[in-house]
Amino acid sequence: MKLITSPTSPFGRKVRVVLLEKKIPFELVLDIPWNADTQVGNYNPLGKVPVLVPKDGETLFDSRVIVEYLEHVSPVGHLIPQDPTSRIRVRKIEALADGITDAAALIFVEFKRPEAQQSRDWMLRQQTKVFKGLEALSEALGEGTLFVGNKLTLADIAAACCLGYLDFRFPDIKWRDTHANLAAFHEKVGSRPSFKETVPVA
Ligand code: GSF
Repeated sequence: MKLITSPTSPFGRKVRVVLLEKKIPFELVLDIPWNADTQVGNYNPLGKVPVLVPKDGETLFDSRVIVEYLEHVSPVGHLIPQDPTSRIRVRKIEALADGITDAAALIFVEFKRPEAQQSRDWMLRQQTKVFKGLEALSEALGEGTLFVGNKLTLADIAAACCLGYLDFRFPDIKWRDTHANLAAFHEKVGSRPSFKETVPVA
């Protein structure tokens, strides 16, 4: 199967980490959806990465759908628990982490527009989502080392990709100073080969 993503996409990173953790072989196709020559629109009408192109079967987009699919095709190293309570909790943490990432990505895109067109109010609105989201993420982790149970799950992967993205695009956000538990979590999860291999590069 083929994964189309950009080298910096935090959502693409989430899928890459899942593929690596589950030891699913894949071909990585780098495509930057903002570039004029991007082919992403041929696979996803929304023009967004990541996109998964399985060998046989339908092309899939949105990292959450892709991850769900990968859980079905490979029983190796389940990342979404079977038990409904844990499962919902994992998906809720994933939604929270993705939401923070989305808000941060929107701020980044807004910063790239000409200054006169940038909306301060709109950026502040996104910033509030980032800070409130980080507080909620920290509270959800509490004293634990992982988000749900004692095995790596999709919740941990999404959260670590989110924190890694903040480091990459917004090094001025000193989230480690305010949330020591997230710092310890990120240090540990980020040291896994799947994370080291997928560090975003500009
Ligand atoms: C978000 C994908 C996305 O925002 C998912 O896959 O989980 N909910 C989706 N992708 C961005 C790149 S990034 O910030 O990861 C993207 O492709 N943007 C191009 C555009 O035209 O918005």
